[in-house]
Amino acid sequence: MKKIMISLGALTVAACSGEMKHGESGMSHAAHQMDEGIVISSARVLPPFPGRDTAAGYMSITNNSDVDDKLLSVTSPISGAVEIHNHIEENGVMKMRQVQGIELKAGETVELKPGSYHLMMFKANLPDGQEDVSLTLNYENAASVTMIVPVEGRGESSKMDDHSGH
Ligand SMILES: [Cu+2]
Repeated sequence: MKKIMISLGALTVAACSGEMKHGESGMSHAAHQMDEGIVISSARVLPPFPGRDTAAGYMSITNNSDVDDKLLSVTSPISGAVEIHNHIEENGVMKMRQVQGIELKAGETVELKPGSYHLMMFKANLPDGQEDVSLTLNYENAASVTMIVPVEGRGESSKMDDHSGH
């Protein structure tokens, strides 16, 4: 196991950029470090569809360090089972598969998005009105990072959730 230290502060600040507007103060320091290490952007959690209990997580992960890394696992207080999935084409059919981590090559960005890599949070405990979710990302090399991710699609009509098409 290589011992490589990457600034935890930079990761935490980067993870909280963008749509974080929930009044959490004290997260705006050290912004000048944002280009270092592994940077998370556009992180968000989609609550389960009505009648389901699996939430999804999406984000963009950029490895700005000069060593390859790997996202090994993700944990969250809202779910006892957070899995990393990918969509893989098999005989012309797109299937969802659990994967044992995501390779994060030095200098590259991996998108977790619909139809590609994504997080699945099974039996998600996400009450109405909860606006954000804590996610902890565990890497092969970089230190684990806990970040607060906004919940999307509450109280607004979602394109993914169209009830009119029966
Ligand atoms: Cu999935």
